[in-house]
Amino acid sequence: MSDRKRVFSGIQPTGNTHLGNYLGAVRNWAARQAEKINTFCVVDLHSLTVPQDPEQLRHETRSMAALLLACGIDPAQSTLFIQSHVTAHAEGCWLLNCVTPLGWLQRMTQFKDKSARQESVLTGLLDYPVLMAGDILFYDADEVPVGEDQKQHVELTRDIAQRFNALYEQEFFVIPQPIIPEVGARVMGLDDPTVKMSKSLADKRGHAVRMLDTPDEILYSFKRAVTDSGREIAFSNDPDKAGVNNLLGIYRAITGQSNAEVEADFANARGYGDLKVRVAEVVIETLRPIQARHRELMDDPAELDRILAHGAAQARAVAQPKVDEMKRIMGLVLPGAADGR
Ligand code: ATP
Ligand code: LTN
Repeated sequence: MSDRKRVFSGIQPTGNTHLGNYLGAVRNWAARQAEKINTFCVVDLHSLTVPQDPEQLRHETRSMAALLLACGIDPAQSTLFIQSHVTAHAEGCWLLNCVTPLGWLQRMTQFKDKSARQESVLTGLLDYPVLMAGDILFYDADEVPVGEDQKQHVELTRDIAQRFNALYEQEFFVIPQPIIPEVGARVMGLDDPTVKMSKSLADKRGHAVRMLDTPDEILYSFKRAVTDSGREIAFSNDPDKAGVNNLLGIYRAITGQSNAEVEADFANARGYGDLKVRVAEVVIETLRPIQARHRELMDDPAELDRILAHGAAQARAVAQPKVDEMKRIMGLVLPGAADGR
């Protein structure tokens, strides 16, 4: 048997995918593909936890799949699929709901933040982490590469898995680990370096670098980035320097340099204006080939469909037997099993 670790991660198709999603998550998925057994998912069911326009959701789901491919997810090395194509996710989520205490979900910070911002909160928003737990557990994933903000959800997944294993007295679910990158785990908003760069805020001009932004838009956002009244270009823990820190952090994550190398690169910079333009330039050059490949894939819908159908078949072959086995363990009668087992 292979001792390669199993990796699962997901990304919501809706909203504007941004540099934080890329540096905190997708880039790392692509980089480690060869060492792992990988499954990556466009989690369209998760997007339904807040109201969506149906046509837009359909378009964004395909566009996200194309973007993951453009960022280097290779269907020959990884399973890539759309969550709703594998019905085991919704089915298994119900089963997990029936072992998850309500209080665990009410404590989730993301639920508290998102529900506070909405007038009418859907049941699905509360249940979101259980659907996510299923995504991970139905593939026996050992590792879940995500940005910092998702750590609590992966910890909840561990709690749900342990509870199921304890209730049914067997090591049925693998207990997964969150894998948080050392750099890029928390890219902050350019307009406000005290909040994380976020899809939900990415419509606001100057907040995020969106993956499909034009070079002019990217330059505009960086030029307007909030900094401070000083001049020193160095990493710092001073809250007043959060803006400069964020710009340097982006540059470090993209170039792969150490803090000292990054600071040396800017030793002769003429103030923050120079810093902003040079960070914008490395971002523009990184995104250029990704955007070109994304365009090609969107122009060839048949090829995209073929890749996604293949991915869904691979995913189904893993997740459906796992969910069927869960049903049996929980006491449901499997169709065609005369003795109920
Ligand atoms: P929202 O904040 O609107 O809920 P999001 O920007 O977090 O959405 P997701 O689809 O939820 O987008 O996240 C996809 C992946 O990107 C996750 O692994 C998440 O941890 C990571 N991620 C999101 N924002 C950032 C960020 N600012 N810095 C680093 N990683 C991030
Ligand atoms: N909740 C995650 C997306 C997500 C996910 C997953 C991540 C859904 N299912 C399984 C890792 C593993 C988010 O909003 N970023």
